[in-house]
Amino acid sequence: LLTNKLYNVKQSLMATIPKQRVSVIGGGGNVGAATAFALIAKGVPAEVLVVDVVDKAAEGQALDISDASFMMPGTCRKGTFKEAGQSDVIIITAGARQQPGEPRSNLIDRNYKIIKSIMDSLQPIKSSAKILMVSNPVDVLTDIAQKTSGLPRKQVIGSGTYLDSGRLRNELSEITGVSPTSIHAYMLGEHGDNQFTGWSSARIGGRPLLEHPKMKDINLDEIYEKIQRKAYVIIDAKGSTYYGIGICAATLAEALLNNTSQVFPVVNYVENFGCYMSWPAAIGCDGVEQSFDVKLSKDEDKKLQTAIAAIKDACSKYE
Ligand code: 6V0
Repeated sequence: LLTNKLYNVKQSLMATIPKQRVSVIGGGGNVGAATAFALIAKGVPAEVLVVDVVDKAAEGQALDISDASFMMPGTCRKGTFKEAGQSDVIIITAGARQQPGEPRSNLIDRNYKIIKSIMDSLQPIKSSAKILMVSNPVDVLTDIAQKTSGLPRKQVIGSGTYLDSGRLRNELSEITGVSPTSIHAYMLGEHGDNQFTGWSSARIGGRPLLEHPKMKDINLDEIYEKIQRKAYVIIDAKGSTYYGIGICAATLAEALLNNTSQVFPVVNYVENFGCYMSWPAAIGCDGVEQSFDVKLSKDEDKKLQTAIAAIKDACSKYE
């Protein structure tokens, strides 16, 4: 009886705490809906708003996802751009996606206009809001979102190579037999054709990954190619990729809401490079808390310089 009473007190106290709000702009599409669903399925206790320029698509996804929320702490409904601007976390998944064989960088002209118009529609944006860019090319669009939102750099990030790094960790897990969560290895640079693997900084059980006995005869270039090609393979087979990025975006939103200070390879503004790019950063409720200095080999440093030059060049066309 006492346990029941305590449970009821806890429930009624919880009901008085206002839910944090996460809005998914482009939520009528595949990536947005997968993200909103992942937020609910992960048990994030937030009010999830689905927003889209196609009202009916937002309505349908929100109603469907709300059916999945009945036993979870989160809720889901269709929202407006104005409501989204007042959210704690604004996730942007709106815009054109790659066609089979098309590089992400090709999307920039189409998605630049979409992101600019979304930023206008969101105004006024809550000063403590964090923006999480997912639309591609994510590095350049994060830069554009920061400049047009008026928010400080540390409050605007992009999903970047978090998904690619997850693909890498799954691959390495199959080779080594160790859980992907115990493998610390990153894809870095650009979320696109100029990304590279940070092999020299990769660790497993406190040791350099490349010293693991099962890594001895592995062709590293083949692993890189497989990770690099995976999105193209999925798009070729089913038209688009969304489950993996959905869980990645929801995990990043959770870190922003719950102040977890976890380290992710996300698009953040790296002062030393003078641009936004995918680089390990600790994420908490203020956005980026710390960015890290990653040890690179000479060859990796060359790839880093290529990625920096490509991102800066692309960003300079949209200033
Ligand atoms: P989709 O299924 O076509 O959805 C896009 C949605 O955006 C649609 O519902 C549109 O109605 C909506 N939209 C378009 N313009 C606006 C606007 N002005 N305001 C609000 N909504 C708008 O595409 P999908 O969901 O597959 O992909 C969306 C974006 O995510 C693309 O740019 C992809 O390239 C990108 N991805 C990024 C990944 C990453 O790792 N960062 C991974 C996969 C896809």
